[in-house]
Amino acid sequence: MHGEYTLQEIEEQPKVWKELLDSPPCVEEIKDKEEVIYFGSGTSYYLALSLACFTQRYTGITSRAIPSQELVFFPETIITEKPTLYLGISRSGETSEVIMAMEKIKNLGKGNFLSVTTEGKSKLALNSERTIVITSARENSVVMTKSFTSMLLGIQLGILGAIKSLDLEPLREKLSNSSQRALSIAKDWAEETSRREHKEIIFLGSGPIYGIACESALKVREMSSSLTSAYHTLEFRHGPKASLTKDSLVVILLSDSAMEEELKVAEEIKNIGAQCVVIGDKIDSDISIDSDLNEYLRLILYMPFAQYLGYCKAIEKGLDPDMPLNLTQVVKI
Ligand code: F1P
Repeated sequence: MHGEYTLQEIEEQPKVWKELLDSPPCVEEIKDKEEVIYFGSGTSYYLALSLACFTQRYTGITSRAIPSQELVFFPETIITEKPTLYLGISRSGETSEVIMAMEKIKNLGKGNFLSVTTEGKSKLALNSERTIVITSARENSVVMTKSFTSMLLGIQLGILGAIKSLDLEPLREKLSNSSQRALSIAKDWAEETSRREHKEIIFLGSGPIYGIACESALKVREMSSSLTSAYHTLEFRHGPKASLTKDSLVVILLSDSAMEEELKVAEEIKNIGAQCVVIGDKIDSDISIDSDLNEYLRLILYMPFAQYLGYCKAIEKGLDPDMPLNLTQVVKI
């Protein structure tokens, strides 16, 4: 049956998240740093985008997300003399650009060189000063689902554990209470939504949620070969809105900080006649996750919506989300 690995790996997420919440990693190396640089490729770069926002918000340390290739070919535009935590993100730990980037920063940068992966014996792991390995997030599917959310949650918990500025108990309880519900709401929505044809599917997100919007667009594109894109929510007004028709679907992943303005964007999209769904938390948006977690701590709960949508659309189109067209599990150059 098509997509059995992908479906299984989407549905295993609450279990892996609970394991991480019960015994979180720790990123002690964040202490005494003046900069943090996360780097990865594809899905792992989008993970870096959300982590960088989260890290600066909770630690006050300047944090950036860099596509691995930029560190390989333009290191002088990124690496500084400051004591920096470099953290490479890679499910496989074998992506060529990530390994090349780690080699480059170890020669040119100052600080600590960590990585997070599901493969503890990978080249990236062997090339890092220390590696956080989340083996229960290993996947058979080419597309990353539980590996994305688990590496994201794992590093979030690792940072929070190191700075000790947040009591993790309420987070543990709220995530455990809302994980399964988020998946079932997402699955019902995706099964319904995938019955319609869409000429384009657009995900909008602000702040830490922009990385989630980018990953959501990539998931649906990879699994179902649909035309998708992602923008910062208010950026959508500055041009991309021009392509909207009644066959466009726009999914707005609501933040807390920009919510009022984001809801206005939603109204404008609906007034144009395009389909628009607002996914929020504890408010009367179209879909409410009701985690009672803030915009930084509920990030992983947004992912099942696009994961299931990509899966359902792929099955509708007779495609196999486990083996997307034109893709391989690891990209080597
Ligand atoms: C990440 C990646 C994904 C892509 C596909 C192949 O590799 O390139 O971005 O969607 O799943 O793998 P990795 O460096 O995280 O292993």
